[in-house]
Amino acid sequence: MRGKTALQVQTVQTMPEQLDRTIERAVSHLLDLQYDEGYWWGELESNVTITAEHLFLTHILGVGDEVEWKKIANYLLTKQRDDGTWGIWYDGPADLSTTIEAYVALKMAGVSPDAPEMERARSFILSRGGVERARIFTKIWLAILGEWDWRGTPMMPPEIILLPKWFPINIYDFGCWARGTVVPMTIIATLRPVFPLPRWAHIDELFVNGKARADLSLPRKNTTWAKLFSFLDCILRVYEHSKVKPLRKTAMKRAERWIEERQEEDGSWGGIQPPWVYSLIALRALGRDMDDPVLKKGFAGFYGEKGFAIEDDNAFHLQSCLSPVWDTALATVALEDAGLPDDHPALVKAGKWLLDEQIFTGGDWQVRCDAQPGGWAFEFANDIYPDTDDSSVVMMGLKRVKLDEKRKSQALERGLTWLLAMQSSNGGWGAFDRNNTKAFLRQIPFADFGEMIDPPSVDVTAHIVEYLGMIGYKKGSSVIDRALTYIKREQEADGAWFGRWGVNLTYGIGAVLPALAGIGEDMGSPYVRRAVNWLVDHQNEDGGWGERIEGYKDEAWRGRGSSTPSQTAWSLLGLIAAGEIEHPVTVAGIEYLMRTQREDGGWDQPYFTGTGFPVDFMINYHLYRDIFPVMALGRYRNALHGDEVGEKT
Ligand code: R19
Repeated sequence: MRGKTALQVQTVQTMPEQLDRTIERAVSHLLDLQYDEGYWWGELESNVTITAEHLFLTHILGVGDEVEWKKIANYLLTKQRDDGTWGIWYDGPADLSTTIEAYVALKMAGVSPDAPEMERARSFILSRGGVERARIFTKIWLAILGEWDWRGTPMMPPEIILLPKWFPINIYDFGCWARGTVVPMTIIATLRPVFPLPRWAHIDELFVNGKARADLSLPRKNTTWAKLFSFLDCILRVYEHSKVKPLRKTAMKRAERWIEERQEEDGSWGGIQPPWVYSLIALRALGRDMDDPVLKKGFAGFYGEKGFAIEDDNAFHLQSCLSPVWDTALATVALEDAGLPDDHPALVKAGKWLLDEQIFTGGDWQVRCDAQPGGWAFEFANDIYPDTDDSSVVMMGLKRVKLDEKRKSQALERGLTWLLAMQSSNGGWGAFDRNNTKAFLRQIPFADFGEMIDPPSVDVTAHIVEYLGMIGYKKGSSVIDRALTYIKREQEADGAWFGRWGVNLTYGIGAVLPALAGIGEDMGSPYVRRAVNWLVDHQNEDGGWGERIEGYKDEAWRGRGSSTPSQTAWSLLGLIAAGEIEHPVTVAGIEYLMRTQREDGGWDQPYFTGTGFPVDFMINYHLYRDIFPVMALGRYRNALHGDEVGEKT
């Protein structure tokens, strides 16, 4: 067995002192990171397309700023690898679409195509087949910039917005991020706007056979649905030429209004970059300019204290979304696990801030779920899209903070009602919607990137079950039994659970086992032991756990990779919940965290362990490295002292 090595010299008896010291330092480090208003908010790092596209956007809106573009170029160049490419995550493989977008942005910002950085990027792009092999989103951007033929993009008729909610395909069948993207895209794809680049910025050199002879065909998948959608695409191309389109005007108006009605308080759409930029471009294509209040507010939202932009004297980059509610909820739970008293000022401040973030207004989730609002969202301001994952962790945090009892119990009651109503028919929970499961939508020609739907996932379901367990729901209640059936059905052949929003099996197992313990599951039952064995089998020599993102796709990488503090912590959360306090593997994992802590109480972690969409969109949550170890070490110490996990105060 790996992991059972020299690390074992320290006995469980001598450890507590060092454990206390590690926790104390980590707690004080976390407390230092709290904002005055009570929240925690770490950077949500993704990839350079988000920043490159921001440069494109400012060009399209006519507000490009020379200094900002220079800083964007600097940022892009610092993220370029030695071989001239850009990837989607740290240490990950080169990505064609990402490299193309970065190249175009650099060229627009004035970097000479003769610079060695550009030559290296270009040679990679051409070696991979050039622009013709890029994903649809990249082609649409290039079409808007006049560098790709609009005919080489899929048909997206605005009339789909007119399809009623009961129709077998309608916009509410898409996950909220895809819906928020598709609606403005239909306007853009119909108007086919072009905001041309200056001559010197054209990118003819990125076409393998010349721009004029570019292959405009769309990638084809060989499934029945894909063929059906391709056929539909052909019909729509013919329809596009017809003079009479009776519903076109109504549809365009409806789509425009749909967008306007969904702008959030901070100017964003859905609190995420894709719907946001495409909504702005759609409105611009409709002829509005920066004097328009919606456009003005929308663009301004990227900037400022709680904006998405991160800027210093040298560099500028953009986050794809913000995670203050999520970070605050996780930090609160971690500090509670670490033994902070329930009236500690930091917890009370965080608790009050979280209470104020609860959402009492309606949203698109109501199309599939007939309930009163009462959830929490991921960001400062995306009230139309609360999610069940944030809500459950917020409530876990609030539960154990001393606050005005009446207000707190009312908040938790409203939150619970909302959560229970959001349970999908299969027993699990999706993040933003109930029963958003129409898998055939993954086959539409536009869908070559990310995910189109928001079906239940095990990690989200487990977080909710853990909260339900905390407030007294146990096996035997129908909500729990349905969830448990779902969780068991989702267990994979080797005993692991899939991590939809975190990388990957350590995230899944680390969520499920605490949930099972919380609802009174027999942690000795065979299916639980199989998950425990998975963790035991996948520990690294250094006592930690790590999983490369490649494991999502490639069996050979499944559960393997350099150790990281967050993935080690997730594994430990699982082992502790399973009662494996004295297991050498657990002890070695704790040792790993103690040994790798920095002087100042934090941990280092260049690896991306957060997931937006498996492989396609990966996230480095900058606070994961510091929060999850506190949770794991805290729960370990509580277990050593014989406290029940998660049951302090
Ligand atoms: C816990 C809480 N989570 C439930 C919230 C996680 C938020 C993840 C941030 C997602 O950010 C996004 C969202 C969408 C996209 C897209 C995109 C891809 C395909 C289509 Br169609 C539409 C949009 C691209 O980047 C994104 C980033 C963790």
